[in-house]
Amino acid sequence: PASADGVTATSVTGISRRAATVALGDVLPVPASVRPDPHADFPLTADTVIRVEPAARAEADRLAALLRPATGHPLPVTVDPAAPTAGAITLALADPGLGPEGYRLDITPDGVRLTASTPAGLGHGVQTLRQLLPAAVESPTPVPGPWVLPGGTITDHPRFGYRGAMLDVARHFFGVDEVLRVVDQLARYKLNHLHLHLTDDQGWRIAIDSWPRLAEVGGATAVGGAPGGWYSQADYRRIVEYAAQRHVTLVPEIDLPGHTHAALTAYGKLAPDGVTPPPYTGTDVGFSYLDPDRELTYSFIADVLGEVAALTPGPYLHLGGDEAFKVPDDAYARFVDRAQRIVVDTGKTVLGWHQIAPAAHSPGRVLQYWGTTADDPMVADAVRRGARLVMSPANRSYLDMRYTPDSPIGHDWAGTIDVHQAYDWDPAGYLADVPAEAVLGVCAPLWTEFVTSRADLEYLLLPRLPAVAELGWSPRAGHDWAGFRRRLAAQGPRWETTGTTYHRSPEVPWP
Ligand code: TNX
Repeated sequence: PASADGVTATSVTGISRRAATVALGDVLPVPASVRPDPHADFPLTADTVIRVEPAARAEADRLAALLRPATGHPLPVTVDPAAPTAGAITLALADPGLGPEGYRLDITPDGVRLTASTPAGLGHGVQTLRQLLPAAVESPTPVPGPWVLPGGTITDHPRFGYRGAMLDVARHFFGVDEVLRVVDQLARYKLNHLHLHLTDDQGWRIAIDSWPRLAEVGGATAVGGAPGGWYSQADYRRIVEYAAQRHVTLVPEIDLPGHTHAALTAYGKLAPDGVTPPPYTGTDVGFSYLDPDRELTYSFIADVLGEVAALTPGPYLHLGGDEAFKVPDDAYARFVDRAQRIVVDTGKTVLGWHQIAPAAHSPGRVLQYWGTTADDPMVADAVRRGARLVMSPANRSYLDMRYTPDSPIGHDWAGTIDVHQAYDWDPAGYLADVPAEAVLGVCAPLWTEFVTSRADLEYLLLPRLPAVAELGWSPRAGHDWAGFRRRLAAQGPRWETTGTTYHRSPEVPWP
């Protein structure tokens, strides 16, 4: 029988109890293994306690912070090992054999137990728990329950170690708070890398102490005369820390040797002709470059990459490398060889757009493939020489492409990308002559030539970001358009509850 608030009440051994409204498998990205037990639902109540050991306290605090506003329950966090497990949600650091990001979630009427070998694994499990409660759990103010978690066991771990999105803060600038909101969306869907495209022709967005005019002058402009802006090193550190707490690694990109016009407006001596150019606020690409035959170019790069490396705890420095159309091939390859060595000297690993393929191998280097063809001999050759890949094919993963020809904003040079097109491909099988083991994962780039507001940004991000997230996280065997669009539909009310804009694609059966 359905009760007044639409929740089904069943009678088990004479006791009336509430059934969960979300099914155990209705999680996005879909977990590796789901074993529901319809007789094992757990009611979250005013008495529920969150138990944790001190080393994972932050994960328990985050869970409590996510659940308190809507439930109105106190959900105290305790590190007392003697606290009873009955009626509690227990977060435990123990090895369920599911790798560094995996977790196991057991939901029974007596209590909930989340187990992982790392805080990151617990963090991913916390996001699963959040999705297992009704959409109203996203409400910033208390709403009536009941709050029931569906019974059973989930064991889960990612398919790929690199799951990311890229935000272009150079064409249009987005402040720290906007970036943190993007981090929240990544964490929600278990994405673990945020690639920030920090520099381009239209703006330089990170303060470099040894070259202060880069931000002060180069950061003042944006596409179409929009306000510029830049991150102080303290701002950047705040983003790094906020992301790290959510198990998201920052990948900073300094785009070289092309896409450097903003740097030249700040320091004319870096310009190949030595003349300071006026700012550029259009959207053309490929016209600017640093001179690969001048020593000043390399001391400049060493200073910049040295400072960015010192601010960045993650392993990668992205040196760009795309669309340097004015630099001849041989000079370009020599430039990339040297720039790669500078990255290695900072202690970091090279990431670059796949145009850097012809350069020499550099230890551990990773190419980000943004082509639209399934066959790229240069990239396959670089992989044979040791490179690995992050997949960002523009016709599948570009978040700046229009959904349909009549979308209000977006590019269309790589075609239109609605949800099915974004979802229905395999990162490990996209490129010919590249073994699956060479693919570290996926990244969805959001270029911002046409993106001027938070609403625009969210509109392009959602609902395609969860599609990329599922490609990155879920096992290939779990890939299923019918199931995905149904689970995706259930995210709509969650975004609405949090005031988040999204594209109501007709491909998805939104409620
Ligand atoms: C190509 S993708 C670019 C960017 C543009 C983007 C627009 C890549 C590495 N370079 O400079 O913003 O297309 O879709």
